Amino acid sequence: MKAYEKGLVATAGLIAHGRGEAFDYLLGERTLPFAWRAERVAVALLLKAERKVISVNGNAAALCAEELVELGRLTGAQLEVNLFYRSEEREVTIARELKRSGASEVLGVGAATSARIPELVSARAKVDPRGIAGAEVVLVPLEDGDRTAFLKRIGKIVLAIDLNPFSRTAQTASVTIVDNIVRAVPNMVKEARLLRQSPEKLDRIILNYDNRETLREAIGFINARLLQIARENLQTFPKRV
Ligand code: PTJ
Repeated sequence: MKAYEKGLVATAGLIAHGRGEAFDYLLGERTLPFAWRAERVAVALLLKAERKVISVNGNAAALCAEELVELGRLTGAQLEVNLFYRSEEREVTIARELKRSGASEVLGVGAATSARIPELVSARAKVDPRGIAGAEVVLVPLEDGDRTAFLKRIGKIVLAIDLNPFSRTAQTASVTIVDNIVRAVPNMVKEARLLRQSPEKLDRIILNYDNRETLREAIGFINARLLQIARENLQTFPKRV
């Protein structure tokens, strides 16, 4: 709520947060093995790429600005503000939050967003030519929509952090991290510290990864958990005869 009052988070961002909490409940509010695997491969891809960007929206900045800055520092990724509800004021507020958290440079603010993701109609199409426009790998935390599909169409590798494995972003990303951003990014920071020391491991981690398997496991987990919750509740509230 504080982040909303400060102007970081859009009104729809509050709803997005609630949606995330519902999925997090189903996931048991912990990092599951399929999420950890995706976090590790996402870090490997960030470390391997020459040009990489962490895309930051209002919710991401509100929830883990410091950790995003640290992940950028460890992997050499740039930070770029990219918003669905874009306004100059929000761009500046989010960039200021990232700088206060240690970022030396923040892309995607004001006139810097002179490039466009072709054919994408929302404000998310506006990108920085020094950042997302030329990046090989883009980390997209906490969004649903069609940007991921359009980024993939122009050859980018997209890493998504999304608690909802059914969202369009989750389903179209190259790597889908089904985990809460507040756990995923600190996990990725730890992993980046380790993997930076072992660059020879990166190719193997990347080659062994299958994102369809991640989505299958995440959806299977939620399905099993819903059945378990239903069974427990039916026992607690038996039918009167
Ligand atoms: O800051 P802006 O202007 O770019 O606006 C951001 C919006 C609200 C547009 C953006 O967050 C969004 O696309 O919201 P959605 O459509 O609700 O999608 C957010 C996705 O993130 C949903 O699939 C949620 O389940 C998921 N989510 C919510 N909270 C978290 C999360 N995923 C990971 N960690 C969370 N804490």
